[in-house]
Amino acid sequence: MSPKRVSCWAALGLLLCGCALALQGGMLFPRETPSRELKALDGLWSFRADLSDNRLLGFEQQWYRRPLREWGPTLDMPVPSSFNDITQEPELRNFIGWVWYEREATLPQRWTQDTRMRVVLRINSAHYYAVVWVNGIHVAEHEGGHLPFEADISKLVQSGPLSSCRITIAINNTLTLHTLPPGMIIYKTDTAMYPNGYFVQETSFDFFNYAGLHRSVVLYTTPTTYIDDITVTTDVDQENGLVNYQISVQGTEHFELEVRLLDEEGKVVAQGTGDQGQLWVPSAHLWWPYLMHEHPAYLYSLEVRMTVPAGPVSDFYTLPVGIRTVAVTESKFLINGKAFYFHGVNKHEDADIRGKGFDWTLVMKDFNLLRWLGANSFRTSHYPYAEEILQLCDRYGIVIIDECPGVGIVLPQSFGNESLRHHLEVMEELVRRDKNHPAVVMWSVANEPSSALKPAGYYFKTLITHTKALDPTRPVTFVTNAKYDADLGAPYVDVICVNSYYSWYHDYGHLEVIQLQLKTQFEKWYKTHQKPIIQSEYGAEAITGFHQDPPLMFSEEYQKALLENYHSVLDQKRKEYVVGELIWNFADFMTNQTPLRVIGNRKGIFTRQRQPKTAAFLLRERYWRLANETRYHHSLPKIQCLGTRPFTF
Ligand code: GCB
Repeated sequence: MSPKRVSCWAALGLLLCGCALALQGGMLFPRETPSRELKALDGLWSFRADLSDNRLLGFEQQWYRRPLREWGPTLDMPVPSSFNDITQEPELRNFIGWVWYEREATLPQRWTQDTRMRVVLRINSAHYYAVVWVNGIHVAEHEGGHLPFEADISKLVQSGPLSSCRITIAINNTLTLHTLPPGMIIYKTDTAMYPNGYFVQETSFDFFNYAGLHRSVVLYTTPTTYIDDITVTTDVDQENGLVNYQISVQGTEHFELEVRLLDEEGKVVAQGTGDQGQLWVPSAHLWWPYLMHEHPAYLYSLEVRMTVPAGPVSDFYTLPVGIRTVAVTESKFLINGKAFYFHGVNKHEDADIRGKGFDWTLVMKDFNLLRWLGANSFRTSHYPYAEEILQLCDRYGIVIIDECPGVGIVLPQSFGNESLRHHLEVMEELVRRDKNHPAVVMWSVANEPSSALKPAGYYFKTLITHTKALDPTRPVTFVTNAKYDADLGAPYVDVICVNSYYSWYHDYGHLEVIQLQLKTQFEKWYKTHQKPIIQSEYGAEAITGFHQDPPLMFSEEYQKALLENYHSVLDQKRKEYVVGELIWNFADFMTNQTPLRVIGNRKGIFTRQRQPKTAAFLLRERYWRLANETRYHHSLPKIQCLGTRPFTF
């Protein structure tokens, strides 16, 4: 075995044992296969907010015991969606506490009668804390609003002559000092100013705390002996690809596994047996970001077939696999050994009416806009996005910095053991869910924590070490706005991701100071840490249609001019050690109400309705120019800046 292969195996070993630290079982994306069926429960659910003073009436009366409508009036609530903006009720928009969702699901007879079938309820995102009952029986509980959880409900649905089941989900959006993101409930006790029992939710992050069932709820089946998890890491040895796999099976000790890797034409290029192994792919097609190769985003399919000895095939699962490597040097970010420059955006899962609810229409519009812009990457600011979005990035060759919901960690109390323990768990859930996506090239464990506070050193050392143990194949970062010489977490990151808002949050209106301040920022950070740097946020608000020349704050001209000043320094420093620039933000988004926000944050280069502001055209020109310049593959035809390119998604 070559040393490279040994290190690859060691990496996979760590990845697997890391994942096994606390979590039980895998979290494979539910797919239909010859052995698995799927039933999405999207659509209208019954809904009721618990408006009682202590918000606990639903638990006291046990609303899960009987249909929700029997306890009082219910609303029809679309899933997936945030509940906040669906009605005209201010009380619901700003509601804090428990809301109840309920849906009756009709099950195919096979599912309820065939005891060799396992029926699983999966909730892809319930923000923030969820308790789940099926037919009045408690089946699951989960903390954290952005990652999936499941319950095996086979016994419940197979125990009687049932053809349907009643699913009840209670969700609480309250954020405390130890949740992720953290928040605080403040009781206002001055009776001269506030009514009795008055409280508000405070947060230190800049987006609206939308809540509800934000992604699909699905029921799916597997055989009772089933493929529980697959972990793939890849490496490259000259022109050959290496695919290391590890498969876990549940339900039996005695099984056989066959693994085949198919290329895009459906031809088998490698195969293996057993629950772990290495596939050797001669003359492999590597997974490249789009704009870096004439055939980007190449995906193989890893077909896994499980049988019990001498029995029929009992379970199938197919996983898309991209063969690629990621590495970081003192001044470069490498994908497949070639320097990669991030020219992209920060996003939010956010839109009119649906809030953070998953919506294919919006998702496709956003991908088309990313492509129009020539953006080659984005950060999932400030929480994990829907898996479907990651799958599209794999297919389209768009690179992702995958961020956990560690945003707004600013008070000392949020650096204690309780917070750290939960943060470690969330990283485990995130790595478990997203480890196999070639598009994910780096983990971000937090955004703008108070990383100059004393406990931050230990906190980030532990968090980053743990994340690296979970996945030694990807670099780890967190996004900072601390001073280069005060940041206690920076020594542990692989890439420095720094946010700055020169001439916006200070030196208002003084565009002329940006270049000096930005140059100093880069030079100080690099001198202190000798690590590649990404300008992970920069931007200015512009209210679409506001024009002012010479530029004034909030006009489209000011936003554009501010970006141009940043670009001029970025153009110097990207020749040295700056490896990326991500604009804040892709689109305007909803925030809490404050005097600093005009119906949300307006730093989008697109409006919330996805119409371009002047700055979008500037960035489009820049990104396509960067794509042409940084393209290493000189035989490619020049990419047109404003022309149409064939859509090869
Ligand atoms: C930041 C935050 C981001 C905010 C942005 C702003 O530094 O990371 O969540 O929305 O600034 O516009 O203030």
